[in-house]
Amino acid sequence: MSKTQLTDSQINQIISLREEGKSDREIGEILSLSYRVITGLFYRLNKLAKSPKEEPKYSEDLDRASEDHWEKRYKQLSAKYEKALHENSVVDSLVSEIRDLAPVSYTSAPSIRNVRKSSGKSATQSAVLLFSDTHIGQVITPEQTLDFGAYNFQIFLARLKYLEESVISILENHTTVEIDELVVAMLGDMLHGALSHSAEVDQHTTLFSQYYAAGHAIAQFLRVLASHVPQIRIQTVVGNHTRWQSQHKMPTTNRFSNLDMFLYALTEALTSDLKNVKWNLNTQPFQVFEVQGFTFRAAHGDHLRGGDKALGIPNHAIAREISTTSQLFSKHGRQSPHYYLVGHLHRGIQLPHALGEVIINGGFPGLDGYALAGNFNPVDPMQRLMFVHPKYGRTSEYPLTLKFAEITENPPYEIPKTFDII
Ligand SMILES: [Mn+2]
Repeated sequence: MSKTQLTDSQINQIISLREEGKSDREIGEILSLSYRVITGLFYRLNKLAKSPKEEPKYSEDLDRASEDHWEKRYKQLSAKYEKALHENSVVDSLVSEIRDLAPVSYTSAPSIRNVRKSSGKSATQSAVLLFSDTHIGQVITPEQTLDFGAYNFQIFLARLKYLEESVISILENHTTVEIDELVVAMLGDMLHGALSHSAEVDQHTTLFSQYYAAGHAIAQFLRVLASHVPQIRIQTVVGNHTRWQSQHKMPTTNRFSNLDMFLYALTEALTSDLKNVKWNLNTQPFQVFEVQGFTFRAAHGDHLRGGDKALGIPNHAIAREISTTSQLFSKHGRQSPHYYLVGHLHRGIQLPHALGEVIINGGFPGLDGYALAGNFNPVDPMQRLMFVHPKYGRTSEYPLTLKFAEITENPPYEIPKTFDII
């Protein structure tokens, strides 16, 4: 059987088809050649490609030195080279096109200069303190909270002093802008009241003692703050814990007639000699007021119910509130609230909306039996201070964690001893 002589283009075709994964038989069929020719070609090529381990024989050297061998080898490599060249030229042209589209170069960033002079005349801002859920009169014992919780009147006093010192420290040591007023949003549940979450009454302190001690403590707290700021404006709403014991649910009319309101009136009287403290007691269920031209709406927050309570956030109720409030205000041509201030939930939450934020305050007591039983995530006691700029709205914001407050031997405020409180 004489050997079939393959042309250069046949060899190239055979190699290409093999690279595509075709078998000898398939290649033979495509090129109308016997598969034996294909097998034979690859046998020879493989034999040539393998480097011999033994010293080559003279006859093999002679064979390799023949023009025939080098010609085949050249064709083989040439075909591979052409293929690689084609693939690379496509990549090259794509890369050069991308280069053309990219900017020629970026200049390096200039070194940071003073963005704003700290000494210049900048707009004055207002400070807003969210002050709520002090639950004066509540007693939480480690024995009933897996050793995690503790709260009583002495702890309240220590935390109130800590809050007072934190506010003053921030106003005087951390603030370079002028603060023209401090707005104190008292969001309710200042007293623990007489509500009971248990079947048996767990009230430790009479309502009168709660009211009396709270009035004296908070009045002193405000008096100290008043000596550090040009003006204090107080906006109030009442809590749900402080409703009358006859009220199974929070009333939707006369909501203001509540123990918290009695406390506010007492504290107003105890600070009435201070000309720079202004109270705004009224009968509205929510308070709408302005700070630096922004509209605030303060509520206790017990009306935000329902939802899955994931992370303790009543998302559904908050979304409904923003929707209906915006509709109501815009329908009457009034500015819809930019900032919704809420207490009640005892956890700091900030949620953005189209005009501003929903800002939810923390509480004073920390973990209690109610939070433990309800699987509320155990956040630290906290109250919130923030600043409001006439153009930018809410700027800086400080969640003031109260757990670092230490109980001192002498109470930080003077409370008349006549009516005992734990
Ligand atoms: Mn509440």
